[in-house]
Amino acid sequence: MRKLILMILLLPVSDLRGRRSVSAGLRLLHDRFVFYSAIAAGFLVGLLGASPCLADPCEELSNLKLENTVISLAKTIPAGPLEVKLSALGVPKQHIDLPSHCRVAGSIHPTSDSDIKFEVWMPASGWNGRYQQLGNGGLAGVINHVGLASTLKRGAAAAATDDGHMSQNVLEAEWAVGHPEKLKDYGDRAVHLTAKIGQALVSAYYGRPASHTYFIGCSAGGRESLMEAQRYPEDFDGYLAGAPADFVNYNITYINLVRALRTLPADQQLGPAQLKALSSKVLERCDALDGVKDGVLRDPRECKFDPGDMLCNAGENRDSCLTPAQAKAIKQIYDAKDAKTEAQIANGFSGTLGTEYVTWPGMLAGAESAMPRIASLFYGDPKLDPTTFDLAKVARDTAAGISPINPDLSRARSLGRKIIVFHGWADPGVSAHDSIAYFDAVTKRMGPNLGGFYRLFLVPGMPHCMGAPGLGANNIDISGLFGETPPQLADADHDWTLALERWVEQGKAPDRMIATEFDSPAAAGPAAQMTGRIKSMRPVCVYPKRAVYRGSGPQSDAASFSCE
Ligand SMILES: [Ca+2]
Repeated sequence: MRKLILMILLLPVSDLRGRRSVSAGLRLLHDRFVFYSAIAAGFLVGLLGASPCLADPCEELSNLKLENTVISLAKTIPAGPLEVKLSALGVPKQHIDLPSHCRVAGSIHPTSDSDIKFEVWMPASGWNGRYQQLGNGGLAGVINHVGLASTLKRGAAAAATDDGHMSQNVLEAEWAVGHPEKLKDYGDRAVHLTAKIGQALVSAYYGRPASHTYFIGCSAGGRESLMEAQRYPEDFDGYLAGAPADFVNYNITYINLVRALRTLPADQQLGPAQLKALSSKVLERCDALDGVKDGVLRDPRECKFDPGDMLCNAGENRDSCLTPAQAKAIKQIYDAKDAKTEAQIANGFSGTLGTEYVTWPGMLAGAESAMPRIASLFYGDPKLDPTTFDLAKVARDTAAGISPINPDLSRARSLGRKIIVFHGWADPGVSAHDSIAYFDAVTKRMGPNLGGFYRLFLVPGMPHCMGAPGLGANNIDISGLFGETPPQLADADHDWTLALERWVEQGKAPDRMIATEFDSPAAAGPAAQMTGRIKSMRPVCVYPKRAVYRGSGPQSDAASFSCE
């Protein structure tokens, strides 16, 4: 607009280039200046309303009185590219083209030790009426600008919080040591208060509340989503909880993992060759049990596999078999049974059966570094060695504030809320069995008919939150969380966010989702995961149903499968 006004004011000057006298020229300049100034003033008044001094409605938000809240920025950002860099999340720098929007940033201080930073981005025009709040990753400590940008581009008002602390790395936990209030902020307070403040800002900016409200998250964000559904179901209409991290089980599962790995002599550490041999043996035994020999187990619980069956014969190359110590350690990782008492101490990683060669390298490499994190979070001292603790007692009290384990969802049900939980069977970070255990606990508490408001989906071959190459049709995107969805998959059958919106807004509950496999090389990594030619599609059925091959038709076609 500034450029336009400057053009209008300059027009008379360019008209002076002629053969008129200087005085006549100056008079003309004066007359035209007055004339065009009047036009420009009228133009401005027309743009801004009755008074040229009226403030920007976005900037006005900084005057809003919000409990314990300081607004540090409230500004209309013109359309254009935004440079986003989320090094704490491992997201490389990228430019995202954004529409004009009102950007609000601030912090909430419910206690003297709290500093909950949040941002709310609202489309300046074309708002679709939705408010979508985004979950965090790891232990939070960063505001997800990529998610805010892609949610904004979908036309929704977007909000996110850092959960009450800033970190250089989302897997760092030292912020929690000696700060019980910050742990509570991380537990549920930051998300809940951001929901209240964010929705108040949306109402003030648009002059009406959002017509539909959502919480969208995976991993830590899945945990946040379930916490909200359990504790503050008045906050959102719909809850997407991907791979919700139950910290009690996560904690014990990883302690068990480290205990198992520490039994291995230095020359018997599990390398890529053994993991490949392990996966091959599992698939040889169990791949066809689901009727489709595709390198993926439809339901790993169907596979009875004992790594003790792979023991090396005398003189055999150790790359293709296991030593007794390796077989024992692997069994402990799958089953999470106490080595001495055989008691089940966690849910274990048997869901990863057949995918070990893809999913375990990262899991094994990150196991030891999880110990100081767990020690910081649960015991307030990163130097403690949690593997020495009694796992039957470990962390249950201290984790209560940050684990989404309350099976009572009755308030969410009575409010008409909709909850989608999904979990990749091949998740090597948060066990898929945790989500099954929670489903069973809710069923026990509330009865068997949960599908009217709460649905679980288990995705074969999917690692943590998203797909990976080489493990079949395992991509189902989460619009607005990690970036933009490929347009051909941006519908309620292929995208969790859109499925939840359809359920909330049109009452159509998802019976099955369609997962997609791309023809992308394994080396391309997760960033290139959703690109390339579509190789296959497969239904993912609402739990406890599973995809069954009809016996005819291409196995790359979702229509060749039914949910039974
Ligand atoms: Ca199979």
